[in-house]
Amino acid sequence: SISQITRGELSCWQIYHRGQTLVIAEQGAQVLEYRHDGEPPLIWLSPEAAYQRGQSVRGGVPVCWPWFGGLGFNPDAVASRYILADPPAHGLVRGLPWTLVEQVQSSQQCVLRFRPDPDHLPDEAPGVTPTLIVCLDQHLTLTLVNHNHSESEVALSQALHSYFAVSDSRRITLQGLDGHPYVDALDQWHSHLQQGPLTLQGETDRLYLKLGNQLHIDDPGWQRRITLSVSGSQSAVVWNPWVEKSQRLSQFPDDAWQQMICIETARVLDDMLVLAPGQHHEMAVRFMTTPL
Ligand code: TA6
Repeated sequence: SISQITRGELSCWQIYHRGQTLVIAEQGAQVLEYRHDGEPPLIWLSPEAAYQRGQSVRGGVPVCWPWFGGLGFNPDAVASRYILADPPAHGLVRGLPWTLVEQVQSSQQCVLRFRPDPDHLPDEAPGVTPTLIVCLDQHLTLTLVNHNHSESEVALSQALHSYFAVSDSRRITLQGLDGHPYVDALDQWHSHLQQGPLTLQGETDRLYLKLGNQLHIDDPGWQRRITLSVSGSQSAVVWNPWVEKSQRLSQFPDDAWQQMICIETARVLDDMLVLAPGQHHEMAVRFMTTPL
């Protein structure tokens, strides 16, 4: 079933399909909730979430486009293309109105497509329109589609900034990063090499590169493995604000760092997206859980 609901100032859609519940805000096409009946949520949403026009809700899956991070500190070539007075972090569209342009429902799957309202896209945005496709079958798949309508090549960076719910971020182990290089946003953007599985010991803000198509979050507290199955991307950002940064974050209780981990399927740094005129590109991530 698909029904329209309102959260604060935001118009949202609630989908119930094959024992799964999904809530997505039209603003930013931001997934807010995703869970299987009788299980802890997969996607984390802040208890202090604010549903206000023009700002991203803390948690869920914000769409960072047409750049990830901030202009300037992020060495993406795309960042230099935007001469904006006060560049918003994580691009231009996560706080803008998007519209549900298509919904298709069958017994097997439920597919919704969202696109930013064209009259709200600032003219700095390149001749590319993003589409977010939400597909629920026995799992959730999110696909960020880019289509370059312009006559010129466009370089952009992007991320599906997914917040995952965990029993205790101090006890989880991230698998699939071993042997991959990462750039550390907390260490002057120096490159490092990941040795072995990742457990969190403090604030973590890393851009992993040359990744394969699967990452896992092993959560012994909830005895479950969350698997991210990815296509069209070889980079991902791993972020946990830990104690100090949590106190400076909006819509974020001081201890919420223990309940979440961000693994953001991305096209950043040397995995940046370069679209030829007319090119169509898809970056997809599928969220699955299995017992641990
Ligand atoms: O994805 C990691 C990150 O860039 C962190 O550095 C932190 O800024 C986080 O995104 C949240 O950003 P936001 O603008 O949503 O508060």
